[in-house]
Amino acid sequence: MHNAHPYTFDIPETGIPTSYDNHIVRRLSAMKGQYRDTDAFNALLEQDDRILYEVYEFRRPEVSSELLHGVSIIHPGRVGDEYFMTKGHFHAVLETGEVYYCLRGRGMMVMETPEGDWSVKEFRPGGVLYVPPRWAHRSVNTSPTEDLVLFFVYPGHAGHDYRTIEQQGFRKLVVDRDGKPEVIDNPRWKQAESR
Ligand code: S6P
Ligand code: ZN
Repeated sequence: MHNAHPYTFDIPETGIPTSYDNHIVRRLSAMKGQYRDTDAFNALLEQDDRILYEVYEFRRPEVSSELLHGVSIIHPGRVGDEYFMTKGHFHAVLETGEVYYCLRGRGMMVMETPEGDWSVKEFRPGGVLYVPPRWAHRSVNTSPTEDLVLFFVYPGHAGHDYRTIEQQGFRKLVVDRDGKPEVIDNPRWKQAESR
């Protein structure tokens, strides 16, 4: 853990920051139930429990005066016609936002609120995305070949609610149609029993 002194780091081409405290690796098996093509999911998992994405974090105290930050790298690939993507989450403290800055690659952020609003925004290098409080968010890599590299910043006390998305999914999916990303309704979206 860093002390309270200022620090700097660089994010090179690879997306792996020159220093970090924690490296999280998320594999296909962590995404069970999230892809709508379960046959494709099982077939891929049988071959290899592949790494879909990685997160490099700076560990800071989880208090509201802190800003948690790091880099997520979503690798290219698909499960059926759905792209590799993050699990996605609401913040446990719903009234907390997040800023994303895209350094490399192409992708989309799929978002929704408990009230039923949804939004899908594009990521391209140099683009900034503001995720307001209350919006669940999932990053999707729509490039067939390149990593999607995202820098993120959010309040220290935000926490994560993964369960709601695990239960209900997102209202929208991003699928590949003839080499192009298309946003469609999630046929299996259902309101989670309790939040
Ligand atoms: C945390 C922030 C990101 C994600 C990361 C991986 O609030 O949104 O650091 O953690 O992009 O996604 P997920 O959904 O697996 O945490
Ligand atoms: Zn978040």
